[in-house]
Amino acid sequence: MTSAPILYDLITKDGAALSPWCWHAKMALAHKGIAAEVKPLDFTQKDQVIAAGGKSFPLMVEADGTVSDDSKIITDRLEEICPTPTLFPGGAASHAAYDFMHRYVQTILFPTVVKIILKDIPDVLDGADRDYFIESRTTRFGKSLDEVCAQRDAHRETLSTQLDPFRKALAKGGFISGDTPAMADYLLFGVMQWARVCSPYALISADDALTPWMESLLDLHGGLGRATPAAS
Ligand SMILES: N[C@@H](CCC(=O)N[C@@H](CS)C(=O)NCC(=O)O)C(=O)O
Repeated sequence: MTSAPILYDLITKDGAALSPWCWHAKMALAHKGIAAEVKPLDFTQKDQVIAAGGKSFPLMVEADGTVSDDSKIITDRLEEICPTPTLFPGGAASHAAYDFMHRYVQTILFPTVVKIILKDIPDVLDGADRDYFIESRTTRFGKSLDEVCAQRDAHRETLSTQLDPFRKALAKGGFISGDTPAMADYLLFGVMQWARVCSPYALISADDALTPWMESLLDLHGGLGRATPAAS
């Protein structure tokens, strides 16, 4: 890759990257050693970027104008233009496993985590962004953010069961992707980092088998994840 791509990234009032899918893309870029020019955006600044060709965030624009407007498209594009180090150790089988896991994370884990942390997200936004977020999500879910999260303790239990395949995968040692962390790890990390940055409510307990894995992912790539503080 000749010059750095631009990555549009959604941020909190304190400038912290918050979107699970933006974290997914940021970890993929860091894995490749590509220093993207990150352009932080408030939710309410995004319309101008969408008008320029994207549909949601993360949004990556390369020097030649190529636009990738989805975390999975960005991942595949990065693998195409910069094949090493690979995001899919094991080749096609690993990519197929990632495809499946992406669906699992988007359709099973993400909706459960929404029901746990959604009501806390306005606290990390302010002004017009906060108003936009509350209004858009109230419309999307057809109820208030407090109502979406009314059973959050029960949903935390559900999440714990939904995370069992990951605990079992980690029981053999190493990472979800195998001996070294890669895309399957970054997928789960994106969702857990979103919760860490947006909500003081702990998704998992300190003695959860996933905690050491999360700590090591926070330290990865020069502590990229840990550099963004947890919500308090
Ligand atoms: N499928 C997309 C999902 C991206 C997505 O939903 N991004 C959200 C942030 S988490 C967004 O752009 N939201 C804009 C808004 O809410 O106005 C991906 O994986 O990139």
